[in-house]
Amino acid sequence: MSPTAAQADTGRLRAFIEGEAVKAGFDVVRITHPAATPQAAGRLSEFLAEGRHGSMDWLAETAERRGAPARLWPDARSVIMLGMNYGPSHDPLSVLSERSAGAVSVYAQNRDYHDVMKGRLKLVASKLAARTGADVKVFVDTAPVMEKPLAEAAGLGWQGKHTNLVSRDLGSWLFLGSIFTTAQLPPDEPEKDHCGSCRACLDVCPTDAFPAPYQLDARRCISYLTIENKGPIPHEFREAIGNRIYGCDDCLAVCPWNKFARTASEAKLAGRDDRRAPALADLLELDDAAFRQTFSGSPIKRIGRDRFLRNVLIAAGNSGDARLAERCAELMRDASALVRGAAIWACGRLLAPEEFERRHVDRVTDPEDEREWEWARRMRATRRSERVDA
Ligand code: B12
Ligand code: SF4
Ligand code: SF4
Repeated sequence: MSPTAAQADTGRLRAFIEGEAVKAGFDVVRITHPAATPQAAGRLSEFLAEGRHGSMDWLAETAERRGAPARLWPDARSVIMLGMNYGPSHDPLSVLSERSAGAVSVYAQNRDYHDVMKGRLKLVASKLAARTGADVKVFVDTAPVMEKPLAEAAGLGWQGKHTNLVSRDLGSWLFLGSIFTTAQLPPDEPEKDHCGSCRACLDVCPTDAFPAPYQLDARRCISYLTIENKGPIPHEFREAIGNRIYGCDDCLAVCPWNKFARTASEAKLAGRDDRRAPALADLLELDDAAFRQTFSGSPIKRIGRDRFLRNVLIAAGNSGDARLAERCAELMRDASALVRGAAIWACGRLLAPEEFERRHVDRVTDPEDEREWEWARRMRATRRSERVDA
């Protein structure tokens, strides 16, 4: 085949992939190759060496393959990176002032994106395989793939100072997925950094989770603390979490590039009204069965009722809403130690001092609960002396 005929053929294949991706509901598609992110492995090692992954041991266990896509599947010649827009229809930060409601991050306000995207990726991949005879594998956070650096290399956007991918056309509300293939496809140009002197995302973070621009300490990130972290939320972050009960969007929401963002066109990813600001009072009532039923198909289901209630109780403690106190007090007797600990903290903030002490006498105790109790007493004493000083 002459070079011109080969180019025309490649152009047609590319147009075919783009067409199939759009038909499957993707908003953007670009191509790179498995060796396009040579800096990622070293940066991942540094992140892990600093312990910034916290309890996400799976990041460390898979580090070798994660840092080098070529190791994941040595036969792969090209990586097709795809993005699906999940832009919100409202200001995601407005819920933060509704203290008796919970703030659910935008990505979790409808169906689990893994489920939505995986089927669509398979659709595009199978069309490509049928047309070229090439082998294909699809990933959406389902294998050790560093999706952000690959997406940057493919030109989908750049990793902003908050470390997430920002697109010039779509802003920061973009889920990423990939198709690895043995087909040799012409790679796109990587995207350049367009953050400039902006640092809005770094300054807004409630828990100071960025040790430096482009670096995140996950252990301090509310997304990690409320989702990945299985144990009690460390005391130092509880107030700063406010009413965020599942993930956090602050660093994404303040990005000026979101002026180009569009509302999600995929109905399964568009925020549900009842998930935007659910009443804490209702969530505090959830038992295991009700939790599973309410959050069936939602990413929230993944963390289970006890971890979710832990988060809701922290938000209740921060709400200043005395109407929640009685239910929080009941939850000090919950079967789950995780729930009991968070309930004690919430009661320490919501109940009057005499009532708080009376409830202590009432309760069945265990050593973990007792530690929470002591902490809540100290917290009350500190807050009282701060008020006196002021
Ligand atoms: C682990 C993980 C988390 C962890 C850790 C996040 C992190 N930044 O590492 C936690 C639980 C905190 C998390 C939170 C969120 N996550 Co998350 N998460 C992942 C996951 C599974 C792996 C990310 C990873 O590899 N981290 C390890 C670090 C070392 O890699 P990195 O973040 O790319 O770090 C780079 C920078 O630090 C950079 N770097 C370091 N030094 C320097 C210096 C300079 C000068 C430069 C330029 C760069 C640079 O190099 C590193 C390598 O590229 C990916 C899915 C996937 N498989 O990729 C989703 C993913 C990143 N998450 C996603 C989302 C949506 C979120 C949340 C917005 C959810 C929410 N609303 O709560 C938050 C955002 C928090 C934030 N600011 O990052 C999306 C992001 C989509 C996008 N547009 O980028 C992904 C891609 C999932 C998906 N398939 O769509 N997440
Ligand atoms: S998601 Fe929230 S807590 Fe995490 S880095 Fe961004 S602003 Fe900070
Ligand atoms: S908020 Fe500013 S610094 Fe942060 S990612 Fe957006 S442009 Fe970059």
